Order: sequence, then C-alpha cells, then structure tokens
Amino acid sequence: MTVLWADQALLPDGWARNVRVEIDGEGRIAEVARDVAPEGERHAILLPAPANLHSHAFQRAMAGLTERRGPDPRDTFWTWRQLMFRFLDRLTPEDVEAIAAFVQMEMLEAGYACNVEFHYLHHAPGGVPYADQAEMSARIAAAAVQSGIGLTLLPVHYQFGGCDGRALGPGQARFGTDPEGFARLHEAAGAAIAHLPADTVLGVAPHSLRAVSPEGLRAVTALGAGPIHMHLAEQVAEVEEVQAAWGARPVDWLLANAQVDPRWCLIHCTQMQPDETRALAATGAVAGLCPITESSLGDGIFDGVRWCEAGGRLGIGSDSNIRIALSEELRTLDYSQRLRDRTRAALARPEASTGRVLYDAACGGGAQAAGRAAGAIAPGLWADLLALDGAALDLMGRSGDTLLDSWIFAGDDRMVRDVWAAGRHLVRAGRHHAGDAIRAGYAATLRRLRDAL
Ligand code: NGQ
Ligand code: ZN
Repeated sequence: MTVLWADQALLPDGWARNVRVEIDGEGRIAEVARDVAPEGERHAILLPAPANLHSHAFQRAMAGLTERRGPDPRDTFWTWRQLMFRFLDRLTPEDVEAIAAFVQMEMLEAGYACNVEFHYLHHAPGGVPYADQAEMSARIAAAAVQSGIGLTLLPVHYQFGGCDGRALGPGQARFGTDPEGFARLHEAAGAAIAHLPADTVLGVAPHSLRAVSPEGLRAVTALGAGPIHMHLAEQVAEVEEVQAAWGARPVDWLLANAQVDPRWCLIHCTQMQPDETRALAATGAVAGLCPITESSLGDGIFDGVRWCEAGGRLGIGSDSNIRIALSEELRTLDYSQRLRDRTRAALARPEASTGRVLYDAACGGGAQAAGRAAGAIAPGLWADLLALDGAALDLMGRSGDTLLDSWIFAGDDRMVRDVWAAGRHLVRAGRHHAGDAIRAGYAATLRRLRDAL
C-alpha cells in the first residue's frame, strides 16, 4: 500500500485541497480523502494521468526526416506516407523494441500513463511472417515491461492497398493479413501480452476503410471484447476514394454498416460534414485526435466545437510521434479551432475553462478508448496519476482550473514531475527511472538506421 498526499488534486467532482490517496498493492486507488493532515509522499498538484490513445511507435525514429520536398510538386500526406513505407522496411524486431521503449518513456515523462499502440508492422521485410507470427507484438510487450507504461495493444488488420480491394503495394507488405490469418495473429498477440501486469488490454484495429473490406471489418470487430479503433476520414482523397468505391462518405458508410458504440475509437475524423459530426458524436464513440501529427501531415482541422456541443467524447494520441507532448497536443487542439473560427477559448464552457475542458475530455475519452478502468482519481480505478511541479513559476500561487490553463497554454511538459501507471511510480522529478538504459538502446538503433531515408 502507498499513500500520496497533495495540496491540490483534481477529483471527479472538482478540485479539492489536502487530499490523501491510498493505492493498493495491485495499483488501484483504494481510498481518497480530502481535508486531511499531510501523510505519506507529498506532492503539490495531483491529476489523473490520461492514456495516449493512438501511436505507431516505430514512426518516432523518422521524426524530422520528412520535412523536405521530394520530386513531387506538392508535398502531402501521401508523399509522407511513401517515405514512411520506405523507412519501416529497414526495421528489425530489436529496433522496434528499442524505439517503442523510448516512445513509452517519452509518453510517461510527458504525463501519459498508457500507450494505446495501433500496431501494424507484423512481418519481416517482403511480408514473410516471423517464425513467431506475433514476434513484433512481443517486442511492443517487452518495451512495456521495460518502461512500465500501461499497454493497450491493438493488433491491426490491414488487407488491401486501397478501397477497390487492390493488392498491397510493396511498401505495405509487412502489414498484410487476411481475416483468418489476422484472427490467429490476434490470438498470438494476446498470448504475447499475457505475462504483463493486470492493467494490460488487448483490442483490435481494422486499419481504415482503405485497407479492409466490409466482410473483413465485420470479422475483425467480432474478435474479443476490447476496444475497436480505426482511422477514419483523415484526408480529402481518402473520403473521395471511399465514396467512389463504397457509395458513401466514410462516416456515413460506417454508421450505416457497423454497430458503432462506446467500444469504438475513430482516429482523426478531420474530414466530416456537420451532420456526420453530430451523428458520430451521438454514438458515444471516442474521436481519437492527434493534433500535432494532424498539423504535421496537413490533415485539416477537426470540428471540435460542433463535436463537443453534440456531447461527443474525445481523447488525445500522438500518432506519428513526431513530437510527444501532452500539453502541446491539448493546446494545439484549441488553437486549431481559434485559427479557423477567429475566436478564443474555443472549447471552454461557462463553468469550465479551456484547460479544464480539454483535460477532462482527454482523461475520460482516453480511458474509454484504452478500455482501461482509469481516467479519474476515484476508488476502484487504476492509479494513473500525474503530479505537476508546484514550484514552477507559471503555476505558483495558482489554484483550480487556472493550474491546467497555465500548464497547457503557458507551460510545457517540463512541469510534469511524477507519473504513476497503475500505481507504478515511473517518473520522479521529471525523469523516467530507466531513462538512461532506454535512451542508450534507442541511440544504438538510430545509429544503425542513420541512412534510412
Ligand atoms: C498509419 N497514419 O497507419 O501510420 C497512417 C498512415 C495510411 C496516419 N493516418 C498510413 N496518420 O493511412 O495508410
Ligand atoms: Zn495513425
């Protein structure tokens, strides 16, 4: 049993002072009391730590390598994607493990307690399955053992090169599964994470409507009871391709053909019409937003104002991992709305500041999308916690929602002092406990990949 005590803490019914949080031996919150005398480990500002709901870990190692123009007159998502395919063709299982451990460490140091890994790099170069078909899943699991982060693993079904059912391109060979093969891989991935802590979750991810058939989507979403994630409506060309092949825009098609419910998390959704936004919000599914990557890839702007007015749930992911920064993701989300609408405090409500609305949404939606009993400081939930630095000048003398606003809009993740994932105290004084070893492993991989792009 561990006892934490905080001057200020964000509880489900709002801010409280002099808060004692008891964590049991399994890593769950056992008891929360307010207005009590200091006891145990003392912290200034205690928050629930959200899940990072969307990541492709391997892409972290190509951050900064795709900012030049190629021969194509227009650099876009699609040219970036070609570079990404080229890059991943060099990666070995050892590389993937080292990169994933580094990504998870950075996520923890940024304040995330869980990594929802949308994992599609299954096979050896050329598409040959590894002797253990879940080799790469096992590498993600090994990284999670090293970093200690909560893991929700989403093995990805990726069958086709486009909506017309064309074969995978050479750059996609390492992802390929047919529905039967995917069912076996999914089972093997479950076995590969069986030895991880009890907060580990297995879900499923049909990659996108470009990469699965309607039958494949049905088959794959019937596997298990975990979360279901899919990329949806990210790019204009993607919407047009789906419309041409399947007779409806992606959101319309999905709502008409799948039982979309709170188990679902739709990633990006940057290309939705107002009626699609309202209809998808009403399902209770989470919109998985990745504002830094969506900015980087020129995806467009999610209609957050309308989504939130419709009661939609949302959470934050770091997707391409070009930069892992929790406060910056939240800030970028609101700034994108402001730039489009020429407003301020776009997602704030009369009773809650912008920072508070964003943070509550990320904690609630992140936990839902991760299939994780977490997202608040409340008994029975996993102790996914984050302590901010009470001595940071931008936080000094501040209280309540202003703390969140100051962290998210004036500060950055250097204000994150301590992070716990399911009670595992992994970050202290801003540093991950195994950071040196994890950085060294990542550096070795980077040296090997130096000339990859
Ligand atoms: C992915 N990323 O799966 O990594 C995709 C690119 C694709 C984003 N959509 C590949 N941001 O969509 O085909
Ligand atoms: Zn993605």
